[in-house]
Amino acid sequence: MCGIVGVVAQRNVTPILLEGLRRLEYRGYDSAGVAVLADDNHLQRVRAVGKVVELERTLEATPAVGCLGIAHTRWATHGKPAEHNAHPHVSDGLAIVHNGIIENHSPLRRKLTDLGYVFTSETDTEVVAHLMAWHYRQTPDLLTAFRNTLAELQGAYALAMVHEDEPQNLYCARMGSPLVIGEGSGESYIASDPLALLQVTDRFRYLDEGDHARLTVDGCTLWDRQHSPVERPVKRYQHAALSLDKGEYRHYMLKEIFEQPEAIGNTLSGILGDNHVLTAILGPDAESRLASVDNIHIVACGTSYHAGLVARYWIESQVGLPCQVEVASEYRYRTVAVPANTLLITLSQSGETADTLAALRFAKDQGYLATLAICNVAGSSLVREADWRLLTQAGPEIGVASTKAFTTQLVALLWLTSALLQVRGRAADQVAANVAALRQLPALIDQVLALEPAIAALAERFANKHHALFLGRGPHYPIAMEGALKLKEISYIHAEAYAAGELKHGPLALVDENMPVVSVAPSDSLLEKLKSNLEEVRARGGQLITFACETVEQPGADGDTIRLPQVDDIISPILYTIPLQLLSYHVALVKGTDVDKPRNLAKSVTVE
Ligand code: HGA
Repeated sequence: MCGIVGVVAQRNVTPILLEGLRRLEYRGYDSAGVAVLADDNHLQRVRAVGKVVELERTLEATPAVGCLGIAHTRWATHGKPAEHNAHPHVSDGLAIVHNGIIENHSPLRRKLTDLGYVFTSETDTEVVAHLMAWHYRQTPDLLTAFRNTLAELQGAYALAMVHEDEPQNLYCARMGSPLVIGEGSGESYIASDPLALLQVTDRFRYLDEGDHARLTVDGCTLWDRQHSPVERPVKRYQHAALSLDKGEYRHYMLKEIFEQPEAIGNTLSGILGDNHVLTAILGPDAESRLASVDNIHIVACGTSYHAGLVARYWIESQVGLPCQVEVASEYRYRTVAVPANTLLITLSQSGETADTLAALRFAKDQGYLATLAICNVAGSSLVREADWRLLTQAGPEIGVASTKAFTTQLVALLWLTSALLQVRGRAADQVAANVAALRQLPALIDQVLALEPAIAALAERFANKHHALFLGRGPHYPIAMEGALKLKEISYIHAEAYAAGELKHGPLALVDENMPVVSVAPSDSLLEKLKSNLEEVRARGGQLITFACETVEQPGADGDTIRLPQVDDIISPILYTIPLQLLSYHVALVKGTDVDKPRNLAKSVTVE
């Protein structure tokens, strides 16, 4: 999604801005731009459609040099990807960049047009630029004009603004979209994600909703939504053990698939005892409050939603608690019945997913016993706003298609299942078995990763295919859903997942020799049922590709079956995720798509 970077310094800020934009590239965007205040106090704005490298080329022809500047990568929500829609937007000597959506942009546009402002873009953002200019005409105090502008905006924003009249000041504000302030020596920064600034600082202040700030080379002054001065603590960014570069790998996605043993090992370290789980990591009162949980609601989007669906099987079968799982974009807009003593769990890799964050905020007034965020980013909004947090230690995930974030979420959810059992003083054997199974995961995943060449060979079969079916049963049904999502995301092949028992209720009509049918067939209590479902596919000429356990006779014809190690049923969904990730990766290679930055998609979905 969109990225923001801003710098005020005593040197040329353009290289810092560009490096910041490059570090945000992984999030997906369609155009980029900078505005820099030159020594003669004139704003220079340069924008380009496409990658940051296009902006750099444009800047070579039209250099922008100065000590104050803002920059942006845009993922269009209002107005097509085009240079005239790229940020920054300007008006009367000011420039702004914006992440989010201004929901009342239409009435504001009408009002500003009536006032004589001429719009040059179709974006919602340009109204903010003209509104700001208009308020500055009414009150020649930039901070007051900035506040008066913010007061008129509805929707979500992270905003940065510079003005020719104040060449030493960088203004910013946040409501519903993430923004951090970076502390430097003799310079100050803002960014929508601390990753953008790690080349210049590791010290950050995280803004709260409604906060706004003025930055100078000496630091920042911060105010809350009531305009009262506030302090937000400076936190050191915890550098993840797993590095940010691609290393020997051709794509981030492949690197991240192969990092899963380490990411899971890191996530488990510090949360497991010998044969029990360490519930104290949730906080001092967590044990007694967890013991009083009678219901669970899990709310998430996309891949994280699939992790929640797997957890429902674990929680209901092992703990016996009713568990409901819902996509955040639906949950947040409906009337939710919350039984007494319900725990709300939100899941998000970035902790900034707009719908999930809004769902957490909505839940605050719904009478939940407690809220828990399972998240990969320590300082994120979700983590800061939930009662409890359980951090996955996947390290930065750069590939847009989530891999290691998903399996580490599953690990966290199995930990939570075990914690819920343990605090009830029940099934110590089951908790010990879960802990032992979790500990085996890194080595088991290494074994599955070694199957990559065989999986790559299967990928060729998808070269001319336009559709695929994924089948699973029980907790492997959500794994089939995740497999289908991965294939869609990065190879653009239409894929659907079905609980295999549903085949004959409709989707079987689609099956013929042009339909690859990928099935997740571990050796569990539903295997015989699944075999019958696969026979139905075979009888209709469907091309079966089966991921099955090494110890049992399997339904796929020879060569169509990839064998995985026999494991404890409870961790089987985690293990069977890996070959599906590898399959979609290799299909994308065959198709020649942009694996790490698939078209139309963005990492960290910070708009609704
Ligand atoms: N609404 C603005 C910014 C979009 C955005 O934040 N995307 O992540 C636009 O369309 O330009």
